[in-house]
Amino acid sequence: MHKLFTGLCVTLLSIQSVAMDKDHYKSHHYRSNSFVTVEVEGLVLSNFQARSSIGQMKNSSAYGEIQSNTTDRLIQASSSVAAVVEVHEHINDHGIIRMRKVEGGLALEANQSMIMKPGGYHIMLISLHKPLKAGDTMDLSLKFESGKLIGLSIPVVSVKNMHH
Ligand SMILES: [Cu+2]
Repeated sequence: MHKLFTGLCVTLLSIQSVAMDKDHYKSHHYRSNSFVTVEVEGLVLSNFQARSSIGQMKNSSAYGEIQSNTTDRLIQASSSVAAVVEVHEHINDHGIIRMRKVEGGLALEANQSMIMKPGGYHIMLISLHKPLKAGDTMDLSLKFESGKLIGLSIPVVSVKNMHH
């Protein structure tokens, strides 16, 4: 009986270490859920990701980089996961960091990366229909002043796995 118990413990331990190795592999070496760069209509879209929901919070945000071969503006974003989607920026309002909607959209200079990242420009997902879970993907449509309309499928990533 004593021997059997020891054997069981060893088995449990080895299953656990295999599971941990698998997670480590997934998050650092092979991200099956990472965004693959999209090149379409003179645009290069890369590093898109959305932050997974924190608790019951109804809002989250998405980030990514856009490079256009012409001057353009990102004027609108939308998704089926949230009631309202807005392009936001962070501003320093007398020492208090606030965020607000970017009026007129985000300017894209020809052949220069416009980077949306935590603490800077971002796509705000307001009134999520359900929590965003790490490992899921969500749809994101981007509308440009030039008339281009791009539909993306972007990964949902937990804060600790986000690359900035
Ligand atoms: Cu915001």
